[in-house]
Amino acid sequence: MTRLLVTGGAGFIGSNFVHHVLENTDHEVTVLDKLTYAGNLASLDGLPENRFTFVKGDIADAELVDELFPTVDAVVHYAAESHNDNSLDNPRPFLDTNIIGTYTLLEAARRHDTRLHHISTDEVYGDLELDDPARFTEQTPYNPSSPYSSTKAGSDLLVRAWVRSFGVRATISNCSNNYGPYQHIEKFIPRQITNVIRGIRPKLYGAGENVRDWIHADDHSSAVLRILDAGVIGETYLIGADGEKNNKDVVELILTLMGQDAGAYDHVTDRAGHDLRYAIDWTKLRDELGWQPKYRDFEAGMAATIDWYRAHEDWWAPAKDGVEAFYASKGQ
Ligand code: NAD
Ligand code: TDX
Repeated sequence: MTRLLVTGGAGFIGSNFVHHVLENTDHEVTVLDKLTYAGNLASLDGLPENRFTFVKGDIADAELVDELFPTVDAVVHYAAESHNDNSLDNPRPFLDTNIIGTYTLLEAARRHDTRLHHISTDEVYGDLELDDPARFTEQTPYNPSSPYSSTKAGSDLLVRAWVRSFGVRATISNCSNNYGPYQHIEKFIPRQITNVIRGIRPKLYGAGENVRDWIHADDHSSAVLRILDAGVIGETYLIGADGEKNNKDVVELILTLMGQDAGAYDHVTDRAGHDLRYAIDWTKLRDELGWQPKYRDFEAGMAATIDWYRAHEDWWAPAKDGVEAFYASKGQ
């Protein structure tokens, strides 16, 4: 049995990880989450009380973090400001949480010699051309585009420096775009699904040719657990599942699966600095740690995700009007 501290465990990927861990291992989990607009306690409903504890707080609160670290064997660090569009609107919280928050956790890991796994994104590598056959590897140089991805890149570099300079026992993973249950409806896929449920036409940025490399959140969770078990300290692992699709194809699939005309969507103002294409080469994770994704059928995964949003309107409805008002104010 291992005691894990999961930061950002009330968010999309963190809550999927907490469910995955409690269902598939005998580990105990403490979640530390500030419950920003993106955190939702309802995402953690129904967990076994004897193995799960929730602490509301900020990862940048050094005193609180200092109290929690000695109570666990390892920390899995998901907490972040995570939305590119918000980072273009107001970058400051991204610096506070992604940079200062990660720094605060690293200092505690150093003081208490605690094993830490840092969750990051493929966006730190910038983007690829649409017609370039290349994919990101662990050797791709950092070249982030947005305030969000630049603060994630900064946090990764802090982790590397704390490993090298202070011997902190940390690993890093950079994952591609996740989909699945509990994703905030500001993000592309759940925004369009909930638009269709509400009778609003889906909104595609620009021409919709941008490519994202989709992975189910549960596969992300199993990969992180594998790295926690067998990852080599100081190493970075890319996580992906060969899920490249352009945004236009994804919107059309959602509409078709939801019984609508595939063309019933609007083109809206493009995102500033919009990355063209992400693609992950996850050979290292497969060859060195023997990990494989389970969700290989994107259409089936999308159908299950649509069913989840249909069945959980109470989970997302309170945020819907505010999210759409924000996008409308930007012509999106
Ligand atoms: P999310 O926005 O859904 O959740 C973030 C969570 O962190 C929320 O529960 C929020 O309350 C919490 N949080 C924010 N600031 C905090 C703070 N200062 N202290 C404590 N808690 C705080 O994000 P997500 O999509 O689940 O992403 C989780 C992590 O995975 C992030 O580090 C992100 O960079 C990374 N990632 C996301 C994706 C993706 O497709 N969404 C892909 C690769 C990597
Ligand atoms: O309404 C929309 N219409 C649209 O066309 C929205 C919200 C998005 N888009 C486009 C922009 C992107 O090309 O869809 C694509 C996906 O957008 P997001 O869901 O905002 O994700 P992205 O910007 O790719 O970043 C996501 O993956 C990497 C996560 O939000 C990050 O946290 C993660 O690091």
